[in-house]
Amino acid sequence: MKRRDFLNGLTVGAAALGMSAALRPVSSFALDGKSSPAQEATPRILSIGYRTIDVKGRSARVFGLVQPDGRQGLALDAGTDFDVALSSAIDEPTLIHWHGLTPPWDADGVPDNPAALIKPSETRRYTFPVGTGGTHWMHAHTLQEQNLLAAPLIVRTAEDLKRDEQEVVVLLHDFSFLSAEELLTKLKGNATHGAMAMGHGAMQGMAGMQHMMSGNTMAGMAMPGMAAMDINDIDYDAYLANDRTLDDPEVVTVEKSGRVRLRIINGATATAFTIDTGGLAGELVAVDGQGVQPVVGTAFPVSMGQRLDIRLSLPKDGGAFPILALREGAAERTGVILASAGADISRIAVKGEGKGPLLGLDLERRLRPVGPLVIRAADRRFELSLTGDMAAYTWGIDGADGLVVKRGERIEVGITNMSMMAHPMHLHGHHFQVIGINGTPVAGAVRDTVLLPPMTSVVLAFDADNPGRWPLHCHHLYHMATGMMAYVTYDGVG
Ligand SMILES: [Cu+2]
Repeated sequence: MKRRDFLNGLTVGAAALGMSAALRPVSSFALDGKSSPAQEATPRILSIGYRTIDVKGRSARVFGLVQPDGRQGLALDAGTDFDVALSSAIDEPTLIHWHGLTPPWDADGVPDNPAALIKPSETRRYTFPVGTGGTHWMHAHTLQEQNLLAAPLIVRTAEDLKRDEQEVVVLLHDFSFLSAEELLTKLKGNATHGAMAMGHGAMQGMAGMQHMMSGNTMAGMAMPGMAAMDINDIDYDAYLANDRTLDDPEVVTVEKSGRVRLRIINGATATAFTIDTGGLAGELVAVDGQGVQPVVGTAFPVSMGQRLDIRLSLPKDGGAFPILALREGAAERTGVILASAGADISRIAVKGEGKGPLLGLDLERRLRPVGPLVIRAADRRFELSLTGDMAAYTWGIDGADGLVVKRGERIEVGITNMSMMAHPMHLHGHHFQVIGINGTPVAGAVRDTVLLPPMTSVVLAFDADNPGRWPLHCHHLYHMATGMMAYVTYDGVG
């Protein structure tokens, strides 16, 4: 098939499906601005390519999502159009998901749901409203995410731009010299990886459940007849903050007495972190790009897919201030250093003395949104349970059949994690509010990814206002790839 035919085919296909005009295939020609009136506006150019980064003294070829000036990712203004020409310069098909935005379904970026993969050398244009401000990100919804096909997607409000505040974006990642395919093969091959000699299926008995419900964290425990909860599936070669390890961290120059807004993105595929602001008290002001009533602290959990906006005030004498990301349940850490001019910067070991905290729901329970959903009775409620079989390394979502909604409805989804691993659950295309945690109603945060530690439950509420067939999945890449994926389908779609 000739290229033009392919493009026409895609256009016809889109029209036949009743899809929006958000996703317009264009040739590279059209990018010169000499095309149809609909394409008069100049899109931002974003290229998917290869980069070489240095990890622990070895060079590694990874993916990148770069603007023509070499910057990774995008920074956009709230209330404008997301107008991006995405070009692929890699030699394999791919597609990018705009995590945190609420585009029309055909622009969402999950392969064949409904848009096809972008072929090598193809350019595809996306136009839809950016929406409100927030710290978001973009990533391949494929195993390519492991190899750093991920970048920040920052949406700034007019207030953000007016504020006397330095923005510091930190993209966290977990890095392996092995490919994602090799990592997955190892996971599936290691039926009894780690200290465990029994599958998750065997752990789902009532004894384990009651034990968990009694509040015991189970960390590292091995009770007779049941196994301990499992924290990390993969021991990575390195943990990165903006592509770098603590051996050679990014040092961000800050001003004495200055104010900083950290925009932390956990782009790791299978690693949760706790952000440790050290000697500076942080003020958490947004989660997943959605404002929350400020929460002051120095330790803030962030699971895969989640984002944190943390404000800091630097002391008048300045100094060097490491902002660390502590790997959950392990000694490794990564991070960046904020330093005023001339400050002494001491080297920080990649391994800390203690293990990073286990992520729970204590902070989640305290979050109060700046913009909650309108209070309204649910039109539909679904109950899902998250299941896993570590022996076979398969994961699932029970109750996912029949997740059908109608436009205009208020939807509630109760999710219970019946497995012994934590799962950050992400819904595409919508922002939901957390309205229940472990059986207790809360007026919780509005966000797009919520963590379910083992044997916990949450209730999410959202308004069905964006027709499509929307993934609801675990943001642990290997859990998603082995079955922890469901779809919320609008009646009459798909
Ligand atoms: Cu998971």
